[in-house]
Amino acid sequence: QPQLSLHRATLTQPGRRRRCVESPEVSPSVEARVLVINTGGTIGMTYQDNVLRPEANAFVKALRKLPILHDEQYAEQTGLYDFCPQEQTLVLPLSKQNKRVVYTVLEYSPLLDSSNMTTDDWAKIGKDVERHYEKYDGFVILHGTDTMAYTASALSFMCEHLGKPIVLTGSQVPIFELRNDGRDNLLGALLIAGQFVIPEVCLYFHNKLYRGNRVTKVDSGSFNAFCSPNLPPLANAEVDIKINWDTVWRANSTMKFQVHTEMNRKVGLLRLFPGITTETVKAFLQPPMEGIVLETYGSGNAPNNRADLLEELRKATERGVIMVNCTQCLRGTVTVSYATGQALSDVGLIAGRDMTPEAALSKLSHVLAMRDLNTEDKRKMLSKNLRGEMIADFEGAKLSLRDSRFIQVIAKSLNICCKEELEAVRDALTPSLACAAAKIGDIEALEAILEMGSILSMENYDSRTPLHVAACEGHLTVVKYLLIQGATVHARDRYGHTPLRNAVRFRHKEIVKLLRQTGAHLSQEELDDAGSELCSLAASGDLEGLMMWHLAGAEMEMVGYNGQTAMDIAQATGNTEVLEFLQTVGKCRNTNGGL
Ligand code: ASN
Repeated sequence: QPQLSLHRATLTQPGRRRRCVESPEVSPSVEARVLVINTGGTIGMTYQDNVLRPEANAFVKALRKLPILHDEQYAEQTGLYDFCPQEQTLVLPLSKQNKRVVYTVLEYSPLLDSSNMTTDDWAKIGKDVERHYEKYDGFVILHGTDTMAYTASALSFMCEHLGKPIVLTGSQVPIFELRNDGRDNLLGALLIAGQFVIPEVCLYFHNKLYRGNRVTKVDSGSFNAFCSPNLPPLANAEVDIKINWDTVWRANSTMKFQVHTEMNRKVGLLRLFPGITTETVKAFLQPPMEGIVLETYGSGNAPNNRADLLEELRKATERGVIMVNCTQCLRGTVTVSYATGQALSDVGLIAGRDMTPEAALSKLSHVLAMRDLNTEDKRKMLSKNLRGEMIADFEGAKLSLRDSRFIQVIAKSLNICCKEELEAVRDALTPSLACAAAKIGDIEALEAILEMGSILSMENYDSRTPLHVAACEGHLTVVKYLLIQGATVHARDRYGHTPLRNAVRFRHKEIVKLLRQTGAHLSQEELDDAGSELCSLAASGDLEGLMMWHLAGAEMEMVGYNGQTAMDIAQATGNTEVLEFLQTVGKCRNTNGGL
């Protein structure tokens, strides 16, 4: 459910109240407070000597004249400026949800083209968010687009246990120009930061909200400048702002928000290319280098016929240099599908899975700066999904109840819980839950499982489906319900048994009929055993048992392990009831042409 983080007139200081609303058409509304940190970028640039440069002290003045970004009448009539400096505080017109976003702009000096940003600037932003964290509902960072993906990634790692939205935005055309994307981007970012508790470092651009550490700049000449190749947007701002709540990352901890500003700068990005010399690689890996992101081919591959090059990488790992393997492909993940990929993990590279190089570099820089960790701890930390920057690791296997580490994995997954992980947990749990529900005949529980997005044909640890269980228990209505929901009658458990065989075993006649009607038949394995089963039923004079097999489609003439049929046994034991039944069934078969 969307959550609104809005409080009434948060601007009032203790013991002081905002002035009464004087005009009847300005009704007091719920206000949210957003801090806008303006670091620079095209959004606030003007042409100076024919090139674009940031212009100081011009941004807020321009906003104040734009009615979609500032409602001066509301500000005056509610006494907004009594408590906030007029030159920095603005208020949006009333939103569709009847909310007001009051925002204060903190302008940095100097304003920067984002190409000039350094790790110190990231730290300054982090510290400012920390300093003002409790006073605001959300934060908007105005930033140049060129290095915005790096800053967004870095801030995501710096901010631990984040509980409020931090939204980076900017534009491709300055807000001062007639046609520009700055107004829409700023407005969207403000509305999201003020109205939705998305506890992530995000990037808002061209009607889409992305996870900050998943984006990359892909276009220098389009308003649609960013893409999040491996994760769908967190929100789409179309006619309505739709938040994809399942994808939103949550800290899920009871710890307080904390900013870690230390970043290790002895890191680098090295992009492989065919024919790269060993000398180049060797030079790049020399001290003081402590960590590199190696941008490899395809699913994380590098030449494995270049012993010289691999040897340099191995030596670097041995010296304690930490290397992360990321793909040069825009989309996809690093796997060990090829010998050329295996070679890199053999020399000690850590799989960066589907991380962008921007995210991998800032993660490396963040982790390498942690003083209390040794190299092995740092390597472990880099393999972990810290802020939803990469796909979860299931160590090659899907989560399953068969796994003895199940509980640990579940706990870990719930702790980080991104969409993929929640889905994996759900997929691991629901087959067992569904079987349990089928056992007690609880259709409501099955419905709830279905609503979670699961299908009801999934197998449990013994490859048994809810249909097997319901057929054993004789829950006819549950069997009907499962069939209508698309459960397959052909599922076979670890013993090769079908739900039909289970219904025969426990003598649930109506279920046998229903399953047959739905197209169920005994499997070859079941038929192979049927002859002996029939003989044993005939030997004990179990007419009901024989009838069940007949109903399930088994031929009564089948021979058992010693070459005898049920009829031979019935004749030998002289059980007339059984004999009569077998004769009648045999006659019917003969008159039906043996079908
Ligand atoms: N050079 C500018 C910057 O990154 C580009 C932009 O913001 N569109 O600051």
